[in-house]
Amino acid sequence: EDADKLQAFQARIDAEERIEPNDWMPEAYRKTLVRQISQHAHSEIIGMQPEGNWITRAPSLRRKAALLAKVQDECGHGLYLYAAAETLGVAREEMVDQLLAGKAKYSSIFNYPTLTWADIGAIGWLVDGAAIMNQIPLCRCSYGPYARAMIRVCKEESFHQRQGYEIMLTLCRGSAAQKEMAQDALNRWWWPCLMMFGPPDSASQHTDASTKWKIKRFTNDELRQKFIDATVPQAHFLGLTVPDPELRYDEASGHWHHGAIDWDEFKQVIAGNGPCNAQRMERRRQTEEDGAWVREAARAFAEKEKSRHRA
Ligand code: FAQ
Repeated sequence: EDADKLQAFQARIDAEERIEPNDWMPEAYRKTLVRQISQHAHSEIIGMQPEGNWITRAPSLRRKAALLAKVQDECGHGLYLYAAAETLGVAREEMVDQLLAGKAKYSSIFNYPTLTWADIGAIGWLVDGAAIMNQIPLCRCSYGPYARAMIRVCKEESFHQRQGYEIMLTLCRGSAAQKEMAQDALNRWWWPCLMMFGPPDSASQHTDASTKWKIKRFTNDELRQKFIDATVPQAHFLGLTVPDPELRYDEASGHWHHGAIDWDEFKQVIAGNGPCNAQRMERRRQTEEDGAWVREAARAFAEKEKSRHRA
């Protein structure tokens, strides 16, 4: 019977039908979605920290307002994604517990420090740029709630990408010191951004299943290449140098050929040993503790309301 159900499920996927929360689905499909969506949500929430670090130091009121709005957007994306994961039968508290216990991952990119104002430009341009490249295909993911969440998220990310690029453009048209600051930020963020797309296809354990289920529409290496092809001309327009001596345009394939990625660094960062892992987790745990009284008060209030209605 299960074999029949499985076959019918795959037929729906192949026909590009959307799977909705109450539909039958294989346990492995549910598990992979909970894993990916919850890690995506955690990334948005932890991802508030590197940029949040600069809200009080933004160089003008206009920059401060835009940055504040961007960081709030990331929080909204996180909450939206937790809600999408909850439709798969997992409680938000459980997902947060997994993050705090170090059992659930979040994107490697948020374990790097934001040292100068140019880093805020580089994050918008490159990190949000990479996020969009990865998330546009997720708008066509087979799981309805995740796909729909991505449509709105992508619209906001595209605004974030532009505000980041505009910060870079301003710096690059400014003084020599400002341009140097922009170059330094690109030097530090370029390689970690390429790692955002995940391990090379040869080492990606989930790609095959996720492709069959149409959760993934492109492999990690395909999206990484698309990102490089889109971003290198943007760096050149800024007058900046991409920190890859092997980078060259390949006429035959129409792609930018890139040098080797340091996968040992990637492994270290996802194992918890990146430059800011400990700091990010410590901050997240502290915030959870600081907010405990709010959740308790909300629960007590809900209980009181319930008993009042019963009486
Ligand atoms: N960092 O077999 P695969 C944002 C893990 S954007 C950490 O290839 P899969 C917006 C992977 O989970 C960032 N871990 O896995 C923003 C798996 O481990 P597991 C978030 C990584 O799932 C901007 C293992 O390696 N975006 O937040 C990373 O098929 C600015 C094997 O990998 C998303 O999460 C990594 N970079 O492909 C916010 C997008 N890469 O779970 C604030 C949705 C891989 O078995 C400011 N996710 N791993 O323990 C995806 O598209 C996929 O999950 C991939 C990985 C492509 C990330």
